Amino acid sequence: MTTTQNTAAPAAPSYPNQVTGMWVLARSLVMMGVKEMYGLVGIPVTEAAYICQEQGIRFFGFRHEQQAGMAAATHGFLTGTPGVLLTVSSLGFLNGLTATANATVNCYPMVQISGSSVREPIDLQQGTYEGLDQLAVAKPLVKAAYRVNKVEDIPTGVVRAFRAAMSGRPGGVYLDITTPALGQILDMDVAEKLIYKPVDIAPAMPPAKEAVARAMQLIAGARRPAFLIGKGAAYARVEAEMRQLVDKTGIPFYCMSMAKGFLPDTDPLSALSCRSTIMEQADVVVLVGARLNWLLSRGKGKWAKNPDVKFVQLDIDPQEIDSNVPIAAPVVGDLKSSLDAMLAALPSYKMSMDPAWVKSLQDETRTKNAKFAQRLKDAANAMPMTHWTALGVIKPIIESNPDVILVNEGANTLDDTRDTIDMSLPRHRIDCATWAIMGMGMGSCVGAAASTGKSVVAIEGDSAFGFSGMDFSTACRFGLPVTVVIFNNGGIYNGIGVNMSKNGDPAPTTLDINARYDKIGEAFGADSYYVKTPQELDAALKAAIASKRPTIIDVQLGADSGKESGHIGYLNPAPLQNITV
Ligand code: ADP
Ligand code: TZD
Ligand code: MG
Repeated sequence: MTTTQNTAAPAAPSYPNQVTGMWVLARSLVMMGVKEMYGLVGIPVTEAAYICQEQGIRFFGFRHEQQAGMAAATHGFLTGTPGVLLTVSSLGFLNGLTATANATVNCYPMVQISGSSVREPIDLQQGTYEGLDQLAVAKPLVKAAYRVNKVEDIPTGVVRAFRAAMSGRPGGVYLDITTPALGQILDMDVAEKLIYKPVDIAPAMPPAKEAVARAMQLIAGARRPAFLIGKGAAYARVEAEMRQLVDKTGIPFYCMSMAKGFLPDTDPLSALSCRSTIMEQADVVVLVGARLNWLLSRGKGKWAKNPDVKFVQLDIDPQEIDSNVPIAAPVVGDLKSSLDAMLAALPSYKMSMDPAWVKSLQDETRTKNAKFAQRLKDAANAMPMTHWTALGVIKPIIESNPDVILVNEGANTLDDTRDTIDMSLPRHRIDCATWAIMGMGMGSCVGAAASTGKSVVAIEGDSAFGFSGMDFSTACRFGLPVTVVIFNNGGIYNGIGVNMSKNGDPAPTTLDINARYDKIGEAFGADSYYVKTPQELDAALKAAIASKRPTIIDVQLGADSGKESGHIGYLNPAPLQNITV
């Protein structure tokens, strides 16, 4: 973790009192309040990164643009202000774009700024250095995309990009700045005058009065109501408002994966174990910053047993309403304004909720929790360890360190961790989210630690870790308090997958059961542990969190731990057993 630095000042513009487009970009970002940015440099953005650092912005240099993008996206979700990703042209841009697209799908605000090559030979397809029509490629995948062709437009480009990322439904925005614009020279006093701070960049969008009344009427009349709280609510930071609404109405709530901890998982009104019962029996369901997408069976599946259920939906995006099933009471507005309006209206309504509904959910929670505790107990001494053995050890450690941000990806590693570890604070769980992607791990760790200053623990499947593993070195280079726990079961889902090869090749799902991921830690000066027993895991994780140093823990599981596709095997096009070997 030593750094060798050339601290010479960045190349000065040729003339005193003149600046380049890169300087204008850096100053525009400072004006927007940017304190951290993430990226990977080269022609034509290297000097832009130097100048950003010189202007006081921390620049987190990564090994792969996708991970720098995941860091920026996580920064956006956790802080409510866009994370900034800086990439080079062509492949660097494309690598980063995967994260910007993913941020858009997840409604996280981020801005990818990429240098691009000279326009004319790109448009004539004459074969220029890293030539690609990046704006055209980005457009269909992001919330908004802009190109700046001349230095004078850089401040406007930055403001437009930030406004698009943050206002309304947040998302990923692409800002293309051409090489000539980055290098163009301007008098400093002229440049200074162009740079400005936008007024009210993410305006409140209060809902219509009638919409609030319609929703309140439905909620008040419900016998078996429930709140379904999504990561949009966590992003909107409305935990205080929801706390009041839950306390005043007594309505139970269910938090989606990344909303876990928005209100504590162990709250008496938390119905985390009762997802199916809510789908099958609730009469009014209030979606609070949660889409009725595949993660909620698109309003079908188990909901089909409950044809009379009515939905209230609180969302900032009018196009989200009726996406899958009719919404009886849409409340379109920003969540803070919508919840404030509902709280203000609440005294005029009398709730008709059946107390037996809450009691039945609480009884079910108790029974399910006891069953779950038994499952962990049964696995406690398994040798080799299973996912459950390891999670039984990790659960009390994370739960007694509630301020640690949990990053989590994998299949079984994701599903089992989510089900095992109770969260008690909002915005402390970052996972594969809406697209269920692998390869968000190390970037999210760096983005979470850099943007909040908090400690991070990542629980990673061995496959999941492979997508971003090299960027553990970025956490090391910056000395961040990041602990990476790798569940090594030797494969995608497990290490004993179907193998139909005729020549002894490994199965498509098979990875490296004997790999020593802890050695990666050694390579970069991190603390590292290889653990085979619950006792060793317990000691390693406690030491790692206490040390606040980058740490990697290779947890040896059995190759048979984990099932095909974790909890979502039903999404495979055909059941595996249909394959005739
Ligand atoms: P989950 O995966 O947790 O169910 P989703 O990502 O599907 O959550 O849904 C988040 C929703 O929250 C999106 O539809 C988005 O438009 C909405 N949203 C994001 N920010 C706000 C906000 N400030 N006010 C209202 N809705 C918001
Ligand atoms: N590639 C990308 C970008 N995203 C994906 N979701 C996948 C591939 C497919 N995939 C999953 O859906 S989960 C997973 C893959 C490759 C890895 C599961 O293995 P793991 O976890 O080692 O991370 P477990 O504990 O072995 O299940
Ligand atoms: Mg695995």
